[in-house]
Amino acid sequence: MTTPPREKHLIRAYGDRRDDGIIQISFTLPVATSEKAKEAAQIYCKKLGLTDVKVAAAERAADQYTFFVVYARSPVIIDYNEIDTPEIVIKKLGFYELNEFIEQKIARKVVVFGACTGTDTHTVGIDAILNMKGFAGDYGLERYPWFEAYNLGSQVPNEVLIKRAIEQKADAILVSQVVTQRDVHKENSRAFIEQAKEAGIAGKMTLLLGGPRVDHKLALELGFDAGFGPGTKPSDVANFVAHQVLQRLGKEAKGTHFEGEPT
Ligand code: B12
Repeated sequence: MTTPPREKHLIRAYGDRRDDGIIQISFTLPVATSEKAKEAAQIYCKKLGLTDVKVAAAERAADQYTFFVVYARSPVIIDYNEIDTPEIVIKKLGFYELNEFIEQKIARKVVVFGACTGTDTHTVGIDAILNMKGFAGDYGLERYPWFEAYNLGSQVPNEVLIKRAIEQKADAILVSQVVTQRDVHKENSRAFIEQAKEAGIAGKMTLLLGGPRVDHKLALELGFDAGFGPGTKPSDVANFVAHQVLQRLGKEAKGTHFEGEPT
């Protein structure tokens, strides 16, 4: 029996009107700001296959560098139904409900260790998730009475993070990677996973990767249990980790779906 062809869901960018294909892009060219530079930006966009190109902004970024914002029409159409990508599904409980849930179901504190690893000094992201005050009106994990959160800060070597997490019998390790130049974030993350495997914690502790250029798919490819990108709230992480602990304890089936959550 042959399976019927999947129905297509064709989409184009939306600017002024549905399906007009209008997009906004920004980029930098290594030339001084001038009319000639704007013309170069136009030509560049046309070579990308764009039409109706309008240079909305051309600003000096540095000596001999101009930053452009361009509106243009793209001919690209994609089939949304062809896309299959892993997604984190979280049962989101509020702060008080989640603490009560951990108290009742896990009956001990959930221990997490986080750091910005390798040569990366950008701690704002991991602080947003772990520190008491949290991020975007959402308390950080240190504020949860049923979490014990350790934030080791920046430029932490993988082995130190892993060693400290093992010593404290952590449930989860949170690795933050912000700098992505020459894919250094992937290199650092792969090295972390190798060391986690050597230390025997992969598959036993929940290993999370986060940062502005991280998504769930990339994190899975690199060997982590989940990935969290821009805009992540501490409560997303708190809820995710609590369910991971329950699953590792065999108290909840993997992939359990709850009423009202995205499928
Ligand atoms: C602040 C900042 C700095 C500060 C950092 C201070 C500190 N204590 O963190 C200082 C001045 C030290 C700095 C230094 C450098 N920086 Co800087 N910096 C920034 C800046 C302006 C903001 C980053 C930030 O704080 N974002 C806010 C946080 C809240 O967002 P976030 O990190 O994405 O975190 C969220 C999520 O991603 C997620 N998350 C993050 N980590 C984790 C981890 C887990 C486990 C989970 C679950 C979630 C999670 O949750 C957070 C909340 O939603 C960015 C530009 C920008 N506007 O983004 C450049 C930027 C990141 N820096 C950059 C660079 C290049 C540098 C330097 C190399 C510059 C230099 N030549 O010296 C150095 C790096 C030195 C080093 N060894 O790392 C580049 C990186 C480019 C790239 N492609 O990699 C950027 C993008 C600027 C740019 N456009 O060029 N920087």
